[in-house]
Amino acid sequence: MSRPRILVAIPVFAEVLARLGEHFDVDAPCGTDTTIDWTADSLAARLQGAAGVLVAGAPRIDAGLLDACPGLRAVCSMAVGYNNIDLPACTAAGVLVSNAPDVLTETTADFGFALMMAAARRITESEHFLRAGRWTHWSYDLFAGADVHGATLGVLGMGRIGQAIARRGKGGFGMKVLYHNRSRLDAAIEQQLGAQWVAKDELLQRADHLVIVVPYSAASHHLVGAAELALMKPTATLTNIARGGVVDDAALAQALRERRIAAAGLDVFEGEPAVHPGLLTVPNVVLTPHIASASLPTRRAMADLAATNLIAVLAIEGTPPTALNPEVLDRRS
Ligand code: 8YV
Repeated sequence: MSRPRILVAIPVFAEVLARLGEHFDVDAPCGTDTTIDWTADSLAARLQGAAGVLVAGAPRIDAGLLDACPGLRAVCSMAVGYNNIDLPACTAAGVLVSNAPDVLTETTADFGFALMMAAARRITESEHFLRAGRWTHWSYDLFAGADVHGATLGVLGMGRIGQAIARRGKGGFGMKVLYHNRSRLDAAIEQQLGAQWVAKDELLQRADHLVIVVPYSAASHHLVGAAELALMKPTATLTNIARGGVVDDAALAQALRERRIAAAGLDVFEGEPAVHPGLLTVPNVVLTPHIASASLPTRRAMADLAATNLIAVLAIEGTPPTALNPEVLDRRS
């Protein structure tokens, strides 16, 4: 019996490719270390005859691609955010979609916290100063930044990762935790986290350290722009580990340049891997290349989860553990 063919559209671990190879004819043009900048046409061409595809936060999977690839039955992502996948279009086309929640929560929260601390305590900026040979004397205010312990943490978007950041802030650093989310958490969870819901404007006004963890959608596009930045304290920091596009990067670069907020930590950018040139020239921002989930064990767990979903849907007719539209399978049976 012929085995289903799948495309692994991103580079992944050799062990994960080997595991997929036990069930599928695997087309893995990226191997373990090459990135392909897929266009809609090149991806559609490569997907001809494929029943499944393994992706991450890219490439884009939309109605046009689904039309061009009628044999596609599963799109499994190793990312938790799936704004690159048109979920309603996949559901309408009977294509199962899965993402990778939970396995990256703690690693991503660690990184968000690190970025927030680096911004508050001016770690990158001071390292550049030192490396440039400019450290000639001690001074009482040399790179004096903001305290994190005991400060007010503002979490914008209180899903799994937001909650993991809140736990770190409350438990490890004695922070006061405020949050804003479209839906409020259950009172019991709020109490457990020691987190208080406030309106978005109040969050912006009161946070000493704002951490943004909302999923990207049309509704969250430029959720933080010039008007929102204007509400923040001049001593505050902003950390974005959500998605590029949630923050208006041009407005943020200007606010940083004019010191309307003290500092920022950014792991995600509008139009990445391009970065707004204004952000590259201001000193008071810590910039990282979308690596919040990048510890080796976590990246492996993310890839394994995507593989498990693919195998469940296409090879063993099992239940994909993290399907986003499991109703598609009910319709098939
Ligand atoms: C991924 C992420 O590394 O899971 C997500 O949503 O943002 C990251 O963990 C990224 O999507 C890879 O493209």
